[in-house]
Amino acid sequence: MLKLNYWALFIAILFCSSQSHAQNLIQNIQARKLQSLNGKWNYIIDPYENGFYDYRHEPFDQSASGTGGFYDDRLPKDKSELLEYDFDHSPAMNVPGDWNSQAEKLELYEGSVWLRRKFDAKPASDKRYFVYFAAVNYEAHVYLNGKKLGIHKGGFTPFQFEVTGKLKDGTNSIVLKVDNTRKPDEIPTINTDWWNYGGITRDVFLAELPKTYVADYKIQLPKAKENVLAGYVQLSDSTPGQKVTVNIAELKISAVVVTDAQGRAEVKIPYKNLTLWSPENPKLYQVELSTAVEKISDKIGFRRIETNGNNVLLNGKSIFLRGISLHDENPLLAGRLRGEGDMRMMLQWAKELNCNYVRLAHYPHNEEMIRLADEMGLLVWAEVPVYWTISWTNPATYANAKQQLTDLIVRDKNRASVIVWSIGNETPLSEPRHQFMGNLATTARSLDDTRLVAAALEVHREGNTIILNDPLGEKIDLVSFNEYAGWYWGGTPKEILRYNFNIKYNKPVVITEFGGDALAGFHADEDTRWSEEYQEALYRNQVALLGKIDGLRGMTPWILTDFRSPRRQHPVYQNFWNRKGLISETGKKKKAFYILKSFYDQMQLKYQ
Ligand code: GCB
Repeated sequence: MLKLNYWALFIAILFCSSQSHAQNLIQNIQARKLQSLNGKWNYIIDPYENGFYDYRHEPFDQSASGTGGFYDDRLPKDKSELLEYDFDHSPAMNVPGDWNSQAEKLELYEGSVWLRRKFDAKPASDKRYFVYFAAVNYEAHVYLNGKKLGIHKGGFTPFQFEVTGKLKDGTNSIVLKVDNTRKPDEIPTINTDWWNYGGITRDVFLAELPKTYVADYKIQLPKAKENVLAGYVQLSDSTPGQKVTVNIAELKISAVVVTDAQGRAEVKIPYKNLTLWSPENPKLYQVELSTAVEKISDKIGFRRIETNGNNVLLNGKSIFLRGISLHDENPLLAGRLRGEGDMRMMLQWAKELNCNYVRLAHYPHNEEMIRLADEMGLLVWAEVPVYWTISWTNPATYANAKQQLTDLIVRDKNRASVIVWSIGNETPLSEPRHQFMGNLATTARSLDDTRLVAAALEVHREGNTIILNDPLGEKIDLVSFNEYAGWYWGGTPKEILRYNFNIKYNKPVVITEFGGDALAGFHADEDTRWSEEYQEALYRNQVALLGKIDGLRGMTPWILTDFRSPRRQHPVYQNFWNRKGLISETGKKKKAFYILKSFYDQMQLKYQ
């Protein structure tokens, strides 16, 4: 039995029996009445999870047996506080922020950390309250004033818990146990090529809403080519006969829609003189939704995206997707992007490459990033972390993937920039995988029929032929694949021009990846791996090679900037950095950057 140390007290992670899961997301959280819960959060690193399990490894908050002696046994069980933990004297970290880049002890840490923030509130009796987390990696157990609110899994999508009636007038304490342990049955699984940043990596808000609030809405151009703005407004409650006014002053639109028995109103509003959104003219309209008790506004762009044979049509016109892949990481400070400045820097670099398109790999990026893409005129490929070898036959794993895809689509469905929902990356062929991925494709389409559905596929080779015949290609709109000739296979860059392609599908080919590592500032000849010259030759010959594909309509080479990855061990050239960036971790543009830029300049002229 452990000896108790009574000086230190702190949280109440109490055994609350009802463990709810996060509820349907509030659309456009930024437009609500918010109190930021960002800032300094105290933290306790808990590798053995002593705050969660007793000495028999029974969870405190489920069994409530609490025999372990970590609770003060002089108090009744539900009033007791966990001992040996002391948030008040614990260090603090910035939220939003991954923990890895904030404390040396945590750089490679994978496990549980407790985080606590105190905040003042003055709840009004006629309002509802929610705590909203824009992203926590990976599993979060959330407690308010010692009562468990619930659990959320998935490191890149938002979630919320209702706290109406649970908030105190005065000081409140919110505690999270965040666990970033990689597990084989999760999404992503144990094997990835990026840093497993743990913690509360995006904003936290307390939102105050009216009793019946606008829970969700979609206002976009419909798939059918009618001159209407279409979608729906969904109220939080099943209240029929509620009027919602949709106002777009610039279009002289003011339309009233009325909710049905489910609290939902269909939207179909004719328009005149609409300026369509495009990268050249990223026009956003101020859209206002008002009910008797609420008014929220959003900036929405309207555009059409579709394919026809080999063509990608944006607003009816064939385009070439001049793209680049990005991770959600700031190379200069190493860590997740922390705010608008970081995000703008990344997208500005993409603009300097003359991109009109970005692949936000390999998981949902911040909602703010998508809003910036809307504003800056960059088309977006958005993805879920169904990456490499997932547990294809586990129903819980599928449910998790489906939930993450759903949350992504729910969150970003009003963003004009998003043209592609990607359901995964480099998933190996097998029958169970086809089922799993096929079902995800169906899910994406059922949630949104106005965008393209895609996945980054794999190719194989026979002699000098690169073959794409993945059966998933039937179910998706683009032929997208990762192709590492000149790096992982195929010899040096100058040898790759011998290849040709055999692509089974007559669909637009939008290459999701090619590339090779180069250490910025290391100069040698074109045959010397890791040199800028090798990467430069690789880009030169890759664009020539891919140019042989008739249906080529875009690409997102791998990758805009060097990024941290535990897989990348070469002590001289990598040092835990994947060096396939066109820009180094000090912001230096490598030679290959200019090859891609000049190719994109040509493509821009060609597709004017
Ligand atoms: C890939 C993966 C990407 C890796 C990249 C690489 O195919 O999709 O996540 O980082 O290759 O550098 O090997």
